[in-house]
This record gives sequence, structure tokens and C-alpha cells, in this order.
Amino acid sequence: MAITGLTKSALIVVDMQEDFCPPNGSLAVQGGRDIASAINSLLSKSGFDILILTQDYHPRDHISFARNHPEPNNKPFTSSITMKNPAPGKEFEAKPQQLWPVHCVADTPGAEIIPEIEAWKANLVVQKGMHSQVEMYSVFADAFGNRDPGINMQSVSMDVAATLRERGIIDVFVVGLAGDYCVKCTAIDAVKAGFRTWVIEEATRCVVPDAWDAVKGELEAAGVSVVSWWDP
Ligand code: VGL
Ligand code: ZN
Repeated sequence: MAITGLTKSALIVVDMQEDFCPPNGSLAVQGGRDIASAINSLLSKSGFDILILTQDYHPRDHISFARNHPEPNNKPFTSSITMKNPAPGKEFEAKPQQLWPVHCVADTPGAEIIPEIEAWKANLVVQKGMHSQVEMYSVFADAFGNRDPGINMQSVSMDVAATLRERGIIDVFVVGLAGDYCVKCTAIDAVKAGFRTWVIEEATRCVVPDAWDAVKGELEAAGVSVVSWWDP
């Protein structure tokens, strides 16, 4: 993997939080904590021009929490409810919403970045998923593609695409959790925002471990380069 310094590059470390990690995370991703050392190596490389950490950061009444919906359509890991676009004038748009156990509630221990990650090296920490009525896997946009904070829904703490553009970033490397949700959506949206985008395989893990081959296919079809740490 060549991080040559010829063009400016960013590292986005997605959602390395207690609730996504064993042994106690409410939505623990198998092997989630084990990728911390690979991510720390990346954080220590001098090749990146900006280091960003993201945090899934939900209010207690978030629409994705199974517990916030009535029986019988409130089983975690099903998509038994519908979410409406919260953007003004777009409420007619609807999508199925996958339900999850309560996770990454703002200002709780589950939302903390795990201590194994050398978080002090980051230039920015960005919180996302803060609007109660819409899912937000990608740090660039919510599930309906709303590019907050442009429309001021306060679902994300800053405009990451604008920040990267201001700094002249060309290449965006995405790692972290989970490969089949927030890493995937962040990487695909980075391509849509015009960045050359890479996912480093050894530095991500999936909610559904067997999903990775299919996710890789989706990423590549969307224009993301999935690379191995060990590539020359
Ligand atoms: C994530 C499920 C729900 C993730 C966030 O970080 O991949 N997955 N919220
Ligand atoms: Zn979430």
C-alpha cells in the first residue's frame, strides 16, 4: 500500500467504540478490538495529512434502537420498521430501518473510543447519528443522503467533506468498525464526494463476518479500492 505523500491524504477511523467491541459492547463486532494495533500503526504514519476519528453518537430515543418501537416489530437485527426522511419537504421518502440493540448513546461509556486507540493523535473527532429520527452510518450523509450540517438537522458535528476539500485532500483511507455498515457507507460516500478512496482490509471487521467478500464487491463496484496492508 503506497502512501507516497505525492498527494494529500486523510485517514478516517470509523467508530472504534466500546459498544462495537468485545467483550462488553452491546453491539460487539467479532475481533473489533483486535484491529486497534493496525489502526495505531496507521495513526503513527507520517503520510497522512489529516487524521479523523468518528463516533456513532445517538440520542436515547434513536430510531435504530429496537427498544424504542412497540411489539411485535421491535426485534434487533430485523428491518421491521420504516424511517422517513426528516429533511424539510422530503417526508414522503421512506426506507426500511434495520433495528439494533441500544448502542453508542451520547455521553455514555459505550460511546467512548476504546482506550487501545491512540486517539490523541487525531486532528478531529466527529460525532454522527445524533438526529433521533434518521439513521446515519456514513460520516458524510444520513441514510437518505442528506448532507448535514448543510440543512442544519444537527445529525453530524461537522462537514467532513468540506474540511477535506479545504485542506486539498485527494485520497481518503477508511478503516474501523463496522466493515459492513459504517465503514462501507463512509467509503462509498467518500467516492461520491469526489475523493479517491481506499479501505484497508486488515483494519476493519464486520458485524456479519461472512459478509466481507460481498461487501468488498460492493465497495469495488462503487469505486472504492479495497487494499491489503501487505500490498507492496
Ligand atoms: C454501526 C450499526 C449501527 C457501525 C453503527 O458503526 O457500523 N453499525 N450503528
Ligand atoms: Zn448506530
